[in-house]
Amino acid sequence: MQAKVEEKRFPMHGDARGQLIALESMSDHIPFEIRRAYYIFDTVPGTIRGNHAHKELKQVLVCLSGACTISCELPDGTVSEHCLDWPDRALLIEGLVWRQMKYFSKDAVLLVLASEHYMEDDYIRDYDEFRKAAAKVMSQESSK
Ligand code: T46
Repeated sequence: MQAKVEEKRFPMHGDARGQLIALESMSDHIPFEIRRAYYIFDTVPGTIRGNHAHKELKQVLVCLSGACTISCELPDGTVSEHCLDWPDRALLIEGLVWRQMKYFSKDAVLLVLASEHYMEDDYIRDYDEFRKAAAKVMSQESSK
């Protein structure tokens, strides 16, 4: 699977009462079947979470309350930072992407929708191992 990081904007169904966002599997906004959801909250100030990549997992991240920043490194070494600070701002991450979650505000609630059940085997938690896997992906892509 090609590694990918893409910012998404969810459509808001706002009216005089406030806002509502609806998400469906296999849509433009969630391009996979949702098999798992988890959320991260009550994060200790200054914490950096993540520091891993996934081999196959697809995820969409959205901060339902507060804010945090997601840093992503693609196999070609490109690093991008994405501030999620409103419930309509989301980030799609697919495949081999080294990610960190940081700069959590005190009230941050980070919801993650995932394409697979929890599988520790899908994680690469060692950065050198990630770079080796990334180099392999890059050489496969250049020989196509
Ligand atoms: C990711 C980022 C964005 C489970 O038992 N089930 C689960 O579904 C998850 C996600 C975690 N866990 C356990 C495994 C660990 O003992 O919860 C503990 C904390 O997990 P971890 O250190 O991997 O959490 P983060 O915040 O570093 O990373 C998480 C996800 O694991 C990861 O897939 O992409 O959020």
